[in-house]
Amino acid sequence: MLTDKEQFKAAFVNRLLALHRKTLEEASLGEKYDALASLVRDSIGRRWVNTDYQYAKTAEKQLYYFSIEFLPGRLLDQNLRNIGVRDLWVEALNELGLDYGDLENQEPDAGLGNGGLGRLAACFLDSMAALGLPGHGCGIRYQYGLFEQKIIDGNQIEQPDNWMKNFNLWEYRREDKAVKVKFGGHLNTVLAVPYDLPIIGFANNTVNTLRLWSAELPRDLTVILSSLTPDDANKAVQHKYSVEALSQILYPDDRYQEGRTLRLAQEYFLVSAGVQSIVRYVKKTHGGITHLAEKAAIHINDTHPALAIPELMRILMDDEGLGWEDAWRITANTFSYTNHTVMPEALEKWPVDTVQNLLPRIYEIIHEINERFCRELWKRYPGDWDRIAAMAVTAYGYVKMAHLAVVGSHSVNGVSKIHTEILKQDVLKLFYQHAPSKFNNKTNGINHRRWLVEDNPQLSRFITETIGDNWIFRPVDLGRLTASADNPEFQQKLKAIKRERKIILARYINGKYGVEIDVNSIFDVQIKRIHAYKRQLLNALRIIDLYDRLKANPDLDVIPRTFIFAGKAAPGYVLAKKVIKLINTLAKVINNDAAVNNKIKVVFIENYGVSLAEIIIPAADVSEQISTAGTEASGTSNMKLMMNGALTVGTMDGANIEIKEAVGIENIIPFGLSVEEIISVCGYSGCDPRTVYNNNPRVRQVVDRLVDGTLPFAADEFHILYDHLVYGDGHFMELNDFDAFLAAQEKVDILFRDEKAWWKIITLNISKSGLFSSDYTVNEYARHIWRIRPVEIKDKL
Ligand code: DL6
Repeated sequence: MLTDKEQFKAAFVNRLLALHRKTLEEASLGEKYDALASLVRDSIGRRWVNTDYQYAKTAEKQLYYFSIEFLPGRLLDQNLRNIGVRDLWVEALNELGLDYGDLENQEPDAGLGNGGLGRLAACFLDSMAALGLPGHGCGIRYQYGLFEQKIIDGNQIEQPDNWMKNFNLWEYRREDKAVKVKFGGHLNTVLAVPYDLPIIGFANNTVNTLRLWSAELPRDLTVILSSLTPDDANKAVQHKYSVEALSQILYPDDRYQEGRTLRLAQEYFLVSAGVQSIVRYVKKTHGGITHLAEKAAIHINDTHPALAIPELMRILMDDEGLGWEDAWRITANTFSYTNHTVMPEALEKWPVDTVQNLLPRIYEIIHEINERFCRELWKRYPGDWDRIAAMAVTAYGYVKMAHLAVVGSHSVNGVSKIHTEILKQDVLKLFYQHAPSKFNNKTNGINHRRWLVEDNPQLSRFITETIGDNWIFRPVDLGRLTASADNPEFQQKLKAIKRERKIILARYINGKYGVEIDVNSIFDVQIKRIHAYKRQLLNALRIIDLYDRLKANPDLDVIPRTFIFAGKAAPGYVLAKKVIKLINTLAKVINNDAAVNNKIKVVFIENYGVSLAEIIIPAADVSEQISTAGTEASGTSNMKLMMNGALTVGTMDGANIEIKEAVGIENIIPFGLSVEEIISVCGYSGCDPRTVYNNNPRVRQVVDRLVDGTLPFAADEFHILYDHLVYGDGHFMELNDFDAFLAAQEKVDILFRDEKAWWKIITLNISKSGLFSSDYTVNEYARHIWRIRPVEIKDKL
């Protein structure tokens, strides 16, 4: 490891010569980034091998986190920090006349996920390595990540995210570890080649592995095309394409997958490759497979990897010769499952025909799992056909993936208290009644090293100056900031840091969109996927209302606000795309209206992803967490924004509830109907929105703006939103929560005017945010679900 500045400089210059045959003066920024990243590679090779070796030697149980999505973002800074040389190397680069930030920006964002689910997986990997836990990731090496979002004329346009166009220095192709995945039908046999990425522990010697699988044509099937007839050559080329398609694209929708056979094939590709490689490792390291569940835990991140259950059964029975009972005992003890959504359309189910055609043997096993499970139910609930049909793994022509995951796992968890309760009392109620001890809650967390130390160096330095640096190792120690909450000097410094970050964001926005925003205004931020349930539309209605009021009275006494949105909509999600168009239309109208210009601005920042979040989050004053109660499983941007000193305006949904419990009701702004209120007011089928529309003139005026032509929108542009609000099923309660939302925003203004009160609340929010570090979440998973223990990795063997 290069811990001497001069040695680092010499190594860096040499590496440029070796890699690119260029001097420091000649090399491009991209080439300099390559040299830097490859020096990190040098530093971890030995530790990585040591980690593997010591895991095998201690024979400790290891965890494999199966996820169809991982959203790590850029890795350079995280890796440099975790190996402990970041500040020294940055200084050395400066002395060479280089700006570290410029080099950092050369790295493409690894966007192999849609949003919270994939980002959570990335945070968990980092936390496991930091805690010295033997835990690895298993996913797909998508050639194209989540699409790049461009906004053209206010509309979202999707472009491919070719993030691998340059060589990815973090990955290692492990051809010797390839496995064959067998499908029925035209795909037949596919070669799964792993690419390993190091997951480097913070301030320890652990290097775990994120293994991403790439689909290739098996070598023995690679034919010399010229030796074939043109017809055969055509077929061979087509076959090659359909094999490679398995790891070509990430599906850009976190709701509907049904009917997309390629997606099902991707899911099987991932789990078959992953399970085969675990079985091979366990056999080699522990001399057999009968103790698999004591040596390996496999976690199913949402239902997408649930086919791992029948796949392990297949291997244990067909390849290893075990009987059903033994295979089932091992399987159920190996798997655990996290549910991440209660949205009915996102609960995966696959037509039996599709599964049967693509995966005939796997379907046979699912069928048998179902038969045996239904027999068990019949014994326990004789004659209760309705219950048995509702719980079956295959029913009414579908395979229900959540049922498969619950039946084949020893643990099922939700991701916030309320979400777990909804699973127990509603979505998976019958399963909870049947096997209550399987169910538990593990509230999500975020990696505080990424979401405070790295994204907000200004704030983290200040925290360290105030309470020392122990909080980086033990994030609940942020609680010690509470003592400074009323301290005027502390408050002023905190305010100055927020201002510095707001200036950085304002520059970014100005540079990109030519919009000047007022850094003294409240930066009001809603950043997440665009979804009806997340209610960006409610936020837009509030802006229309405020704009109306300002037009009527330009002297209206409100604190200036900048409304900042970012997020992608699924390409086929028409309503969500219209919401993007509405926000951009409001931006165009309002930002160019001199009458209100100094009071409000609206900005939609395109192409939201991890790196952009790192610029927006530290600058936020207000965190909008406004999903309809009972719809957001947890949310994690709520935690990131809190940690960076933003005040939450939130419904009693997902982890907002735990945030409120942690920080106290007086230090967040809760609003809106609770789950219980929604049920008591509207029953389970939603409220008729016309009741509010007809009886609340302020609501009616705002909603009418969408279609009455007062705002210069193209005719009919927003009818779909109007219809959703007025004639829809009212499921998302935008109109019912409208008044409460406005009242919450008035409270924000009142607090913001009282500087002392504001910075006290912000301090308390930061101080309590350590509770939401994913280090704690992962520790809970490790102790209560996976039953894995830390392994100390020695520097030298
Ligand atoms: O658990 C991570 C993340 C939660 O924070 C979000 O609340 C939840 O919406 C998300 N779930 C998904 C699953 N698919 N859908 N829809 O992304 O998981």
